[in-house]
This record gives sequence, C-alpha cells and structure tokens, in this order.
Amino acid sequence: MTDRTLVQDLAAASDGPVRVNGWVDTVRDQKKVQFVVLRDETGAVQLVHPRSEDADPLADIVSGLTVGTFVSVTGELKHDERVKLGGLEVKVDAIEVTAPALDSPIAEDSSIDKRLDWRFLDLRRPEQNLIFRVQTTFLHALRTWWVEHGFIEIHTPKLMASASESRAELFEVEYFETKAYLAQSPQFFKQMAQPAGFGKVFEVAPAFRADPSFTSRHATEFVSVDAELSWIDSHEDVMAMHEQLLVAGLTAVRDKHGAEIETLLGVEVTVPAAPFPRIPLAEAHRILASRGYTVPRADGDLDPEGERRLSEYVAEKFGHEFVFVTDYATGIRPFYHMRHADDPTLTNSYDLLFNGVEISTGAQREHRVEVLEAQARDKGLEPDELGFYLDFFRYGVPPHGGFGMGLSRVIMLLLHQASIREVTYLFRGPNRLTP
Ligand code: AMO
Repeated sequence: MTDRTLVQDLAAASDGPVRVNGWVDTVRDQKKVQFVVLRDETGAVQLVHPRSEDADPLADIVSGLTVGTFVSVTGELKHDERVKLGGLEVKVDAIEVTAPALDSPIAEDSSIDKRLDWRFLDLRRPEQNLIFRVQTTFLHALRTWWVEHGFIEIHTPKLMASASESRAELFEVEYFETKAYLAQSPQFFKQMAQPAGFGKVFEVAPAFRADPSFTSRHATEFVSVDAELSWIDSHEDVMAMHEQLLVAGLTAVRDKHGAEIETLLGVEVTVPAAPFPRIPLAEAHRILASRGYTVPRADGDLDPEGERRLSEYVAEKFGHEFVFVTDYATGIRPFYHMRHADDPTLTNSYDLLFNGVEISTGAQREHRVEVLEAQARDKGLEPDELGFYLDFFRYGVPPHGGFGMGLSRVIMLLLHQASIREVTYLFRGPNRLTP
C-alpha cells in the first residue's frame, strides 16, 4: 500500500510533504496558477500549482487532466485559513496519472435513469458516499444490538423449491431438470429456527419479488432485514424489540453522521422516542375518515395516500415519525399470521410506517399445527404444498413472531430521498438488470 494520507486526515496532519490519492473533481486552469479539486472516499482537497515562466511539464499534466481521472499526488501540505475548502491546500510536486477517465456521460444529463446507467460515476458524489456510510452505520448498530441481545445470525437459501411468501410476485428459474424459485422473503426458514431451538435469530439478505410496478418504493430485488424470536406473548413483544432496534440504529446514525447529513442533505436526524405510537387499522380508518379521506381499497388495506395521511396525523398529534398500525384484518394477511383469540377476523400483526411509507410487516405466527392447516385452507392453500413448513410445527414450536423490513426503504425515508433507486447500490426493477 502507498503511504497515502486520506483527505479527512489532512486537517490534523502538520504542514509538510504529503501524498494524496483520489480522482479529479474539478480543474481550474488559470494563466498564473492552476487549481485542482481532488476527491477521495473521505472528502475533497484543493491542489495548487503556480505556473512557472519557463517550460513547465507539471502544468501540462494538470491542463490535460480530465474530470474523474484517478491520480496520485505528492506535494506540500499547507494549512491556510483563506482556502475555502477545508482551510488547507496541497502545493503539487508531482502528479502521477494512475488511470485517466473519459468525459463523464452524466455531466450534462443527470436524470435518475441516466445516473443509474452510469451508477459507478454517480456514486462518486459525496451525497451518495454519505448514504452508504449511513447505511453501514445503521446496519452495524442493528447487528450490535441483536448480538448483545442473544440473537443468532442465519443465512437462509434464496433458491427455493416452492413459494416463500405467496404465489404472487414469484420469480421462477431453471434448476437443472426442474424449476426453482427465488426467495421472496426468508419467512419460512427464519421460522424454522424456532423448532431448531435457536430462540432469537436475524438475517440481512436479498429478497426477490416479480413485482412489475415502477413506484419509488418497489424493487424486484431488495435487502430484507428480518428477525424472529421465540416465547413471545403477542405481536406487542415483536414491536417492542423492533422499536428498540430502530432507536439503536438511528442513535448511531445521528451520533456519527448527524452534522454531515444536515450539511449535505439538509435533513435533521431525530432519534424516535419509544414506545412508538400504535394505532389499530380500524382506528386508522376512522382517523382518516374524520380528516376527509376514505381509503379506496376494497380489502381495507391502507393505500400509499392513506399511509401518508396517517403519518401526517401522527406527526401532528404525537410529534412522531413512526407509527405501528396494528390488528390487520385476516383477509389482508397471510395464513401464517396468528388470529386474535377472541376475534378471528383480526390478526396479531402490524405494519410499521416511517414518514408516510410502510417499511415493515411483523406478526405473531400461528404455531398450533391444526390451526395453521385450517388457516392455510382458508386461504386456498393445500397443506400438501406446505409440506416441509407444516412439519416444523408437528415437532413442537414455541409461540413466536418477527418482522421483515426493507433496508432501502428505511434509508430512503430517513434521508428524505425521492426514490429507493437513490439509496440502492444497484437498483433492480422491471426494466433494469444492468449495470
Ligand atoms: P412484506 O411482504 O410486507 O412482509 O415485506 C416486508 C418489507 O419488505 C419491504 N419490501 C420491499 N422493498 C422494496 N421493494 C419491494 N418490492 C418490497 N417488498 C417488500 C417493505 C416491506 O414492509 N415475511 C413478511 C415479514 C414478516 O412477517 O416477518 C414479509 O415479507 O419494507
């Protein structure tokens, strides 16, 4: 490795010789003096070269630099309050052009589609770099929380012999002499960890949905953050875990990146107070109706506008960015959700909304095999199709529950980004498979 100094470490370094490596962000090629802004993964620094009256091969190199070119630069670091960019600059001794770059195809047209075509160039923007550092910190805090609370990390297969959630939105792939399906969620196999005696598990992994929609919140491949735990009394225990986890994640993000997020993205990160507000779905409908909105879906599920308006109400009433919508009707929940003991039309389940959008679904699961079979039949599923899944329950499963949460949705809503495309490393949608 070269003896390079990261740009972020220059402020603390003393004046004198230094090497910085990165790519050319801008060149100001003036008559008397040349300026280059060099960027690396940690920030930007100004390079300066006063032109010489005589032959000046270094000036020719600077003049020839194209934006995006990777260079390795040696020079003299000098702290100088007058320099706007960070109060320091590097007077260049030598520039090695490590890898020249063609002119950027997204310099002129920066529409989202064009930027996704050239995602590796788009990701060089400091805002994008920040988004992925925030995501790293967030996930690290979640993992730390889980590990400290006795959860085991699992990796369930993504190649499946049958549907993992429902028959809708299923990708089918050739699998030797037969067919396989891409996992829509780790649902069945994270539940398997309960009869396996693991107690508490989590997984962070891709999930696939053949969803043809082009909304700002849907992808055909997304990272699903999942947890499942045994010995719960109800979905209330799952929500309690879920909110503590989010508090841990958002505290870490605020502490580490709060100031930078405010400067670069103009967003203030607030750590939510626990417990988060909880509103039963039927109550949510009444609240929306009293505010002049009738949810148009015949099945009673909240539509995006209903979610947005409910979050607006929660922000006004409780000053909160999160809300658990609980007790979904049986008709709009999968067969494996446990129903209320005293009202089988309702389930022990919830959706979590964050700034107006659903980020998660959670529930207590039905663990009594006869009840589970009956509920499957109710939904038109033949117990035969669910063979291995139902077997779990024949050998003893404690009461359990968990949630699945879309990672990109959380980051999008946290950082007030317009689309999941902005916060996904490489977005996958109905018409995007490259790069
Ligand atoms: P659900 O289908 O609601 O629940 O998915 C859970 C969460 O995953 C995210 N998500 C998506 N993100 C981007 N693009 C998509 N196409 C997409 N589909 C879903 C959302 C959503 O809230 N097995 C259950 C969870 C559980 O009960 O544990 C499930 O998958 O943020």
